[in-house]
Amino acid sequence: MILNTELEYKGNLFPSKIISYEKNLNVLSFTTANGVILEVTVRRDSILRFRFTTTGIFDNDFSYAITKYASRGYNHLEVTEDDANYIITTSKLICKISKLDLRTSMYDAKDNSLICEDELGFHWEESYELGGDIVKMSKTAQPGESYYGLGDKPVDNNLKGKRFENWVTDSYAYGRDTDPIYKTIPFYTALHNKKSYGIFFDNTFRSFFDFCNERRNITSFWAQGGEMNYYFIYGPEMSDVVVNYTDLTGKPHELPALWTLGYHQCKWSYYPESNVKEITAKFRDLKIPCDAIYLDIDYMEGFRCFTWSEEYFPNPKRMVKELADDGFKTIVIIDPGIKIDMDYSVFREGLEKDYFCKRADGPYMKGKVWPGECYFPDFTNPEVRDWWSNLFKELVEDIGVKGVWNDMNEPAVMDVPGKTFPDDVRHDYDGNHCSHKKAHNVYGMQMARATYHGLKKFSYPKRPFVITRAAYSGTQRYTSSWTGDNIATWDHLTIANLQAQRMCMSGFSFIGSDIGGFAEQPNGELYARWIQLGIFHPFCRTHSSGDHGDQEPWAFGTTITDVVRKFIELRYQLLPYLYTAFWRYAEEGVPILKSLVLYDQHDPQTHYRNDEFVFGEKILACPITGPNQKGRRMYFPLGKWYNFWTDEVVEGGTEQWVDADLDSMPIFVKEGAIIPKYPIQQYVGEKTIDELSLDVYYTEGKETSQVYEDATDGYDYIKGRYSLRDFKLSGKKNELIIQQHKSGKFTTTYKTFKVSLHGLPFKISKVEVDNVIIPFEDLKLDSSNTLTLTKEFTELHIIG
Ligand code: MIG
Repeated sequence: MILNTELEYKGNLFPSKIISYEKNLNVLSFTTANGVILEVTVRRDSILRFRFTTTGIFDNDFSYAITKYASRGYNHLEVTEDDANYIITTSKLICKISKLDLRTSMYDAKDNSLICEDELGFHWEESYELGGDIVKMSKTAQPGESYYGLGDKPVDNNLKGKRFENWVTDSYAYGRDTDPIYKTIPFYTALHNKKSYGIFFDNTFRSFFDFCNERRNITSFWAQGGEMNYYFIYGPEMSDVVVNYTDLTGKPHELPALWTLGYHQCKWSYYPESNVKEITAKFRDLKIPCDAIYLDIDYMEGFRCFTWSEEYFPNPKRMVKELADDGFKTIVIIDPGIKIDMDYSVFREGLEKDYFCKRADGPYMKGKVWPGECYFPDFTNPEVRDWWSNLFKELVEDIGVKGVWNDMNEPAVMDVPGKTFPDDVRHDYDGNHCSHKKAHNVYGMQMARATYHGLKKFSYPKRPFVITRAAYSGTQRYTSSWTGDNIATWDHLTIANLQAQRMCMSGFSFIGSDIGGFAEQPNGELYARWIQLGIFHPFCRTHSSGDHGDQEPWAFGTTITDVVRKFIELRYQLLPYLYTAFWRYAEEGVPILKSLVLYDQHDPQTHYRNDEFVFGEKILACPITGPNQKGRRMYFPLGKWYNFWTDEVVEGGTEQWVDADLDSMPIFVKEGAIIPKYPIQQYVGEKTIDELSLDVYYTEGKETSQVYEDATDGYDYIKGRYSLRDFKLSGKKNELIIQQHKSGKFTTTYKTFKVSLHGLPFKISKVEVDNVIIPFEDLKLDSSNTLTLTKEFTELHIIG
């Protein structure tokens, strides 16, 4: 079982029988005759934490993943016992712990059905080479069980039959099935008998997950050190499992500024200044909306972080201001490696303050990255993080940079085996001193966290924006992310789709891919199809390595430029819709993209779907993922869906062909939805929004929709200065009623709604607003059922 191929195999050890049990409020401890302790913490009725030690004593309880804001508390907790088991009962779960060997099994408290049970359960192998244990867990796979999640794995949604490794790795030109890559999110959801649960294995060492790969009916996970420490999260709805995991590991600490949800343009690298200006000017000339322009490593002086090349960027402050005047936010890259150079103040300071990572016996951790030989700040030291955050003062406060992009933070090191630090490097780990084996997977996260605090401090009163490549569970609290160095191939378009969906169901929604592909060059068709997918990703940026040609929206001829513009414009129209979805994510942990299984786990057809996904709550999208296609077959979840382009209605629960020439893609809107839209802008804030469009999709029945808005930036929304509209739609054969409930203290700039009624099955004979009949002229009612009315209504009544 769980064969350890790298080390001398010493054999598995197992807990023996329980000899004592203690209960301390919600913490239950079970001690075995051979000195193993299992500590079960009841965090919520549906969340139990399991922690094991084999030495009779637990390490300091510390986690970078779990947020201090996580909800706690339960309605019911009772511990009983029978001959064979201790039995923990909450209002959601029953957990049995075998007195013989500590094996556990979980049941639904409502119907007593089995959800998950240990096979061998917890066991371990002593590690002579590393010290400590290789900690292992195996569970019996239930009949028909499927598995999802695990962060950025570039594989199909359903993980069943596969084995994975978690070790944050710089993976230039990774491909389908490359494992591991940039992120470690040791959380999966499982589904069987229409019920879902999740497991979060909060262990930062190199870890492994096996979903019925080694043995057909066994799911296991293990790590090369640390504790067997995992959270069991029960649904039974998968969406609740994901929401609860996100609650545990954290939601974004603030909403992103609305402009960060616009379109971003990047390349390695735009320089000198004149080149940057050429690019931004072209966006405005060609009227392709864009909010952010990126500077990759060449803006620096010899790749020294926090410096500027005098030759290429003689006056960054002026340039950044000029770009800002034209609506462009400047975002710059910052890597972890600090060039060894006594004339470089950041290096000198780091050295003087003893902030760089060291090898086990004292020498500095020296490694080659872009600047040449470097030392690396120990971001797991809170004092170092504080220092690092303050280094952003000039960049942000003085020069006016609006976002920072953290790259190479796996950490990546060139020309060495393993492409990262050696295992013996020491880390502070917030006072829990340890080696790189333990700190590796969180190094990039802690760098992004320090960067985030810098941006937050110096951008104030605006909101911070950070993007990171490496991540561990919980990183979503601080930053957005991209999927790393992909390739300009059709398969990578599919991979980008899978990775974005997977990240969203792993609690990390602010994610996107390098649109068009980083390595190699897409043709125009691939680029256009990728943009079509990309506008539905929370983070939407074109990026390329630049050495294979241009990758701007206009680089592939006018036909492609027109398609790209059309879709980026659609993104800008949908900004209030996306912002509302983001608000739900930041507020409640609801993922912005929903794979079909997450959207409707009760429909078994969804369990193996990959391409289709729901964007926000109401829009179903499916990219075209191959060349020369004029459409595709796709699966429609249950319910009725309006074709976004034609308003034709499709009955869900079936797979159907959808036309989609190059200037189109399959997009559908759920019946009953109300979709808010802004006018097309070249950048967020270009226009004062003087009307909000509401696209209403008739249904015979009821549906609710929301629109969240605020000042688009700043922190006033936290003090209640936001505008939340709750719409209740109810359609009958001959009438349509929309009720609006408004909350929050923010007053939107527009005074009117432009309501477009789609699929109305009757001819309008009368319109009442709050019980008053309104003449058609006042409503500007036209033949396409579009009407204008005050945003202040409580009830709109459309009568046939
Ligand atoms: O070794 O900064 O993934 O987005 O353009 C390559 C140069 C370093 C890797 C990043 C990529 C970035 C590139 N970086």
